[in-house]
Amino acid sequence: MTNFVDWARLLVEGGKGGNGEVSFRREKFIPKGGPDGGDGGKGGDVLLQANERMGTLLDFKHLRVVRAGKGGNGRGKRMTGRGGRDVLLQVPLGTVVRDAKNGEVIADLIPGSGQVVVAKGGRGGRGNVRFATPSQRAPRQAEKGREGEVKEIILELKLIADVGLVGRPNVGKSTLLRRLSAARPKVGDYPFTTLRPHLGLVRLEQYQSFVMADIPGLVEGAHRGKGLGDRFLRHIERTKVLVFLLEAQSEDLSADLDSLRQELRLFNEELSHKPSLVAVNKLDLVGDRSRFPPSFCCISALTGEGVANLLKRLRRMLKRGEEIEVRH
Ligand SMILES: Nc1nc2c(ncn2[C@@H]2O[C@H](COP(=O)(O)OP(=O)(O)OP(=O)(O)O)[C@@H](O)[C@H]2O)c(=O)[nH]1
Ligand SMILES: [Mg+2]
Repeated sequence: MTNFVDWARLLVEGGKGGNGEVSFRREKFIPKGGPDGGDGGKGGDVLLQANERMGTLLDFKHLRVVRAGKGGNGRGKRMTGRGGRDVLLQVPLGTVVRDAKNGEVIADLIPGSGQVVVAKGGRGGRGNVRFATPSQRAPRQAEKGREGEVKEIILELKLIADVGLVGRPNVGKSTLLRRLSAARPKVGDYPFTTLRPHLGLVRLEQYQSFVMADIPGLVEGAHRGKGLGDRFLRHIERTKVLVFLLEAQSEDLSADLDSLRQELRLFNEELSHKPSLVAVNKLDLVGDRSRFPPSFCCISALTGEGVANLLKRLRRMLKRGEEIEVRH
């Protein structure tokens, strides 16, 4: 099958803070030295960082608990305890982190988000030095370290791409991605060849490129779990433009398009409002080309016919998107 994992649940625990120390100075000639117990060290944090070379959450499939290190206890001579060891976990770029308790988003690891603390270590306890007052010069009091934060989190991968390919199984989505990029998703003459999303970098001109996502085929009823279901649709939620890919031999193109749009709407209303264009593939298989509406982009992913035109239109749409972003 596939080793693509885009969902994981994990318990993260910040380290406990070290205890504060109760200690008194002991020097020759000073029989009764003052307090000198140091503070406990801070417990370690659990942090996450996006790694663009990772494409799946597979590493987290069997990982249940991640614990950061305990802080060291304070010691005499005002020595502060060691800080607990941090644990830095690498996750794929585009991972959304939620609190399992309430579903709240803790972090979204997009480019530039750096390291994010998901479970803070506990503070170290104060040593007895800190409790000395003019009236209490020899305090026998110190604090215990605080517990670290404990949280159950959900990691959900939402790939980052500019353009998403949407279509029924076997219409040629993967063939198109292979033609346009160096990505190598499997192509086969049967439905559900693609079992996981694939990303490809599409080069336009020098210094211009965009990322295209190919996802498994969508069938009517996908929102009810039919076929591979609609769970892969979340990987095109972040895209700027969608390409609805249809098949030229189809009897009813507009019904095909409606059913794709309907599945998108049922998954996420917002997705159905995204800028999109319609491409009709396998043009090489039909004789009469006059029946296709002029707004549809007619292509053959196999022979390459019409593909340059599709790219031109995509480029224009992506540029327009940028202008809108600047204006906001
Ligand atoms: N004649 C012709 N065949 C094509 C064209 N594009 C794709 N095919 C064929 O159609 C079949 C399906 O292609 P895929 O690229 O695997 O289709 P897909 O949409 O990715 O399918 P799923 O991954 O199952 O959703 C393969 O046999 C391809 O060779 C085309 O433009 N013309
Ligand atoms: Mg495919």
